[in-house]
Formats: sequence, C-alpha cells, structure tokens
Amino acid sequence: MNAPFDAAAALARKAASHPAPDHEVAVIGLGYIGLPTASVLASHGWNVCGVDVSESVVATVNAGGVHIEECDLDALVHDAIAAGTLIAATAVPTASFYMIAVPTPLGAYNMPDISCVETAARAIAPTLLPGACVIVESTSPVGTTERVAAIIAEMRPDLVVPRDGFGGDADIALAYCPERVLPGRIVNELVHNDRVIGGVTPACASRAAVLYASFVKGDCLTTSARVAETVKLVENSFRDVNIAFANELSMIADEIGVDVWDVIRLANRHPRVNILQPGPGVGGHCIAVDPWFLVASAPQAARLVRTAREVNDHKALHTEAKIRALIDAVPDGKVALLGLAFKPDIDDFRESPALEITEALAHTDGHRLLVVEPFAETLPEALAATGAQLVTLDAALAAAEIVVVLVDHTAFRHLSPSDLAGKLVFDTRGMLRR
Ligand code: SAJ
Repeated sequence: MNAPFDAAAALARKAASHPAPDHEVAVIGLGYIGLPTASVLASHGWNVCGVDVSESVVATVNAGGVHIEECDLDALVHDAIAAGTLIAATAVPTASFYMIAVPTPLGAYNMPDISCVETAARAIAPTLLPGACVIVESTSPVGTTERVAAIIAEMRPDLVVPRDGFGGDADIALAYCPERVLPGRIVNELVHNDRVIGGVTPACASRAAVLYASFVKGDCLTTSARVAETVKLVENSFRDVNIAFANELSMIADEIGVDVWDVIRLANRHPRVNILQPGPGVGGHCIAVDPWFLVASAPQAARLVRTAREVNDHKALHTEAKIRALIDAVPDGKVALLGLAFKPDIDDFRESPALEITEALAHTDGHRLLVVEPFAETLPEALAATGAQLVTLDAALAAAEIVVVLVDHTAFRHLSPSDLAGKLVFDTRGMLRR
C-alpha cells in the first residue's frame, strides 16, 4: 500500500530543492508587531529582512535604533543588527517565510481597509519560490487570507496556490496567525503566549507552525485560516463587550443614583461574576476597532458586538457631558484634566477617549483647561491652538477648581482626598477609590 501523500513534507522538500533565498524570513511592516517579531526571530537564529515603505524607519532600524517605544525592544533590535541577523529594506527580498504585519485600519462606515495587506501580497508574489510560506498576521476581516491567495494565484500562474479544501501538491503555503500581544509587554508575550495558526490547508498550517515553534514557548495550535481570522476578532470583541457591560452599568448607576464602583466590587464577590472596570470609553488601535471587522463579516448576526461598540463610543460623549455640567457649575474655574493616553502608563494616544473628550472640551473652553500627561512633552496637534495648557500635576492642582481623572497613570495614583479637598472631583476610572 502507498504511504498517504504528505503535503507539508512535500512543501519542505520543494523549499530545500531550490537555491537558498536571500533571507530565511521577510517581515513586511516594521510597526508595533512587525519590528518586535522580526527582532525576536533574528534573536532565535533566523536570518531576517524587515521591510517597510518608510525610508526613515528602514534607516533607523539599520542603524540599530527603534522608532516605537516598547519595553526591551531597543536592545533586541540593536543586538540583532549588530549580529547581522536582522537588516531592514524598502523592497521585498526572496525568502522562505514571509510574514505580513501591515496596518488594517477602519475605513469609511466602519468597514475594514485591507489595502495594505493586498499591496504587501502584490509585492511578495513576484519573489516567491516553490516551498515558500506566506503568513498574514495583520488583524483582518474573515476571508483575507483567501484574498491574498487569489492575488498570488493571479500574479503567479506558474505556481500551484493552495485553496480551501485543496488536498493536493501545492507549490507554496498560505496561513493566518494573529498577533495577540499587549502593548507594553509585546516582546515577552510574543514568546510566551499561545499562538493560533490557521492554514488555507492543513499542510499550510503545519509549514507555518515550523516558524512559530522556533521562538514561541506557549502552545502553537493549528486550525484553518478562516477560524484563525475569526478567533482574533472574537478575542477583542469579547473584551469590548465586557467593557461595554461595565460602561453601561456606570450609566445605569448614574441614573438610579448608586455608586457603580461599590456595585461592581460587591457583585464581583460572587464566585462566578467578574465585571470589568468602567472608564471614559474604550481606546487603542485594537479593542475599539477590531469588533467592527466582525460586524463587517456578518452584519445581520453581529448585533451584540455592534451594540457594545456603540455603548463604548457613547460612553465618551456621556463623560464629556458630565464634565461640561461641572464646568458650567463653576464659571471661570480652571479644570485639571489628568491623562490623555488610551490607557494607563503608555505613551499611545490612538483612539484615546481621554484625548477625544479633551479635544471636544477645548473647542469651547480651551482657556480653562490644564492638561496633565506625563507621557507627552507637548500637547497633541489638535489641542495646540485652543488655549489649553500642558502643566505638571502640582501646577494643575494648585490652580484648578475642578479635577477630572481621565487616565489612571501610576503618576496620579498617590493622590488622596486631602490633595483634592475643596475641589469638584470627577474620577472616570475609579482610581481614587482603590
Ligand atoms: N478598558 C476599560 N476597562 C477595563 C479594561 C480596559 O475601560 O476594565 C479600556 C482601556 O482603558 C483602553 C481599552 O479598554 O482604553 C483597551 O485596553 P486593553 O488593555 O483592553 O487592550 P489593548 O488595546 O491594549 O490590547 C488588546 C489586548 N486584547 C485583549 O485583551 C483581548 C491584546 O491582547 C491584543 O493583542 C491587542 O488588543 C491587539 O493588538 O489586538
């Protein structure tokens, strides 16, 4: 009896039977995920080329520097460049493994924009040798890996490109493996988190798993590309829905006149209840964005996910209205706004509800605003000409009649009721209760 055909082994044989490519791994996109991943791979024995459209990013990385703030990243990049295992370039080289880690922003009407992934696929296609493996890491709507396969198939009719349900002898592998790391802990979580690796075929998943198994200490779990795409969107939607519950509770509590922090603290003493924390809204480039990709994938069915997004977006407007009521209660009083970042102890202001609220208030009352943000050296562009001032915490507390906690940065957590005596205080994060 013949042994069953092993497509993954056949792919590996194809890769070995061709001349060695320029690089073992090409990482397309040197941003928050691509650069840490490229340098972690380079520190695990791979010969890596990081590719970016920005010449200044490429120059910075080739000089051993970083253009983003992330714990442990600078040393990792510096060492990999010095060792010669990592280089950066603007053109895609021939490689054994290609990893696409480019942005997938929200376009008009909250629809995902995957044009950067499509552009990356078009740049990779001409360089592919038989045996190569292309992996998409960018958070993507369901079906994106199949779209990448279609682009490659169209541009490279000489290659047998795998497709869903195809069990035969493909020339390349295509897979989806979502990043799931927390900003501030990226380098650590890249290595220690479990990974979900979805292949267009099972052989594609096995081939991609070879790359991840070389540096991941968590489990590498293989599945189909569509499941892996859905898993990523579900993870961030789960968090968004749960934060929306906490935010909705805070608005219900306002209406019925109870303290939401007391309600959550006491409800969480139930052994199977774990309510998250309300805040001024939800920010960042993941939780506030990715659920829309799930909605776009199944608009009629994704009712709860859509509503959670709307509740969390509405919470920022609700918070702004409550601050305006305080501003109106103290005519001409100065207002200290503590924090602009999207979450504590981070210098990232993307989709930040604190920034959105501050901008809205600055439109009408800029001259009354004293902004305190330890992670900013100057005010963001949108606040620059509004009359709002960036000041130290001490200066803000000395001058302000109203104090609003928008972000619970560690630098604010020592504040006690006596520091705020005589002022109107609005703590959107429950920081002063902890
Ligand atoms: N927030 C609350 N209440 C809470 C928890 C968070 O209001 O109880 C707010 C935060 O202040 C912030 C927003 O939610 O504005 C998002 O913060 P986060 O810490 O939940 O998430 P991110 O955006 O820093 O990272 C998330 C993570 N996903 C999950 O926790 C499911 C991370 O693992 C993902 O890799 C990342 O998104 C991503 O890139 O998708």
